[in-house]
Amino acid sequence: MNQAHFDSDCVLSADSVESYRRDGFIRIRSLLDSIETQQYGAEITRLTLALNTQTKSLSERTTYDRAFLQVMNLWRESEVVKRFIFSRKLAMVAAQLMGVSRVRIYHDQSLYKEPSGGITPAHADQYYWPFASDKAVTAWIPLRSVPLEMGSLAFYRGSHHASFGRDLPISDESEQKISAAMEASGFDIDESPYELGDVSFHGGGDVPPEISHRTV
Ligand SMILES: O=C(O)CCC(=O)C(=O)O
Repeated sequence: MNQAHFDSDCVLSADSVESYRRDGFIRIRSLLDSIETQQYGAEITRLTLALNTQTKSLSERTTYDRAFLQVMNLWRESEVVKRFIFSRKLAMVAAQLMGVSRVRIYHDQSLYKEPSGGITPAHADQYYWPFASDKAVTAWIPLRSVPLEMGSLAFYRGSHHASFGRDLPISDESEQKISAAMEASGFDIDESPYELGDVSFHGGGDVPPEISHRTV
């Protein structure tokens, strides 16, 4: 598989870095080559469906488990996926956004929405991260285009400066309490469709709780 695009350099503009620090997230359009992303996506889908351990029907699951099928650290299962996850381009973007010279992977996580599955409740990733540092970032890489009606990842712009909700695991409670608090504080929801190749990055320490719409 051609890796050239994934391993090319990527220097962000000062405006991009500034907008990430102001908003707590950034969507970078066409960061990855769409054909290559689709090819890696086929391998990620194959492994996710083979390795996920979910056996319950949607109606028997918790809100968290209705949100997606998930498998962690696929990079350990496949050299192909490892090349994708360790892409120089993704690492360079993450480093520039955080203002550091190099980065390490904490984990990858494949999240697959099922037909009629649940929403991803509002949450802050920081709840799940055992880091002393706030230099952490999630790259959200859709493996297909995500129009609004499918439920793309959305963010409360600028809410990384608010501390509310960082003690809440993903649940009905986080959805209800974080959404209410964000609305009461006047944070705008930023939602936008993704094309194949678009990637968003959201912060981990000083981080915006993100929401996702119900899948249809
Ligand atoms: O894709 C999703 O539904 C949720 C993703 C997410 O929570 C994250 O990237 O932090």
